[in-house]
Amino acid sequence: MRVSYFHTPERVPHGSMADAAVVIDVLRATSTMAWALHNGAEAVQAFADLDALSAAAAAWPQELCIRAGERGGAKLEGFDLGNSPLAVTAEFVAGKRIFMSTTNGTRSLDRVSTAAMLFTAALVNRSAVAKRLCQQNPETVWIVGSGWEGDYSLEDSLAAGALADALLQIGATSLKKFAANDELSASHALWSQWKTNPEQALRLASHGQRLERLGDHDADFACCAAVDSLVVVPQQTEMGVLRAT
Ligand code: 3SL
Repeated sequence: MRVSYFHTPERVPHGSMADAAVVIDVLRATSTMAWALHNGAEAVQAFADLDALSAAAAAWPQELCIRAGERGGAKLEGFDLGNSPLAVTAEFVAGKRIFMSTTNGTRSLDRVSTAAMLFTAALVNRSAVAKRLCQQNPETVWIVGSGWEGDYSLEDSLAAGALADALLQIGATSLKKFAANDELSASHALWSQWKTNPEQALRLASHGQRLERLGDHDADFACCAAVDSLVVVPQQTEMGVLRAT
């Protein structure tokens, strides 16, 4: 297995595709997706475009449909949910499809949606995703961070490093053997720096500071920093549709 990390969807190479892609948006899209699917949502259908989301949601049985929309960290007007992992409770989401669009995370998913295997990961489920990758053993893996509007993000790189660390432990190989670019090796060094206190890194990150400015997100930070709290593996089962696998 050869693993590369790209900080943002813009950094993903054009004209080729890895055998497997893993999209990360720790704060908070892929943390929320993991919790929604863990809590029994039928699926999360991701949209980069809000008009496409509205059309697909309107065509779905309304009693089984939840609209989740976030821009700039805030819930979009007229939507049922924003993007908090705490809001996707079993009572609210079980059996329902979540039609979701976020500032960066759903754009990253869109960028690698043609990969034969596409997963989402966050700190909450990084070991479960690493285990699945080791079972499937694809030759090439691209881990794609979501960043913030085209810029690097500390928290996604941290989680890429956490995933790499779990791959190392489960696959019993060496970073030198599987790191296909320097970004992946650097992300692993970041994880070494913060693995005993990942929440500190999430709060230091510029998007973490944006969420702090927006109001009380203490519970979101604690939830998103809870490493390996879930075993769910969100996987794309049809274009744009993620299910628990
Ligand atoms: O950028 C994104 O996709 C979101 O996850 C951002 S937020 O954490 O919901 O503000």
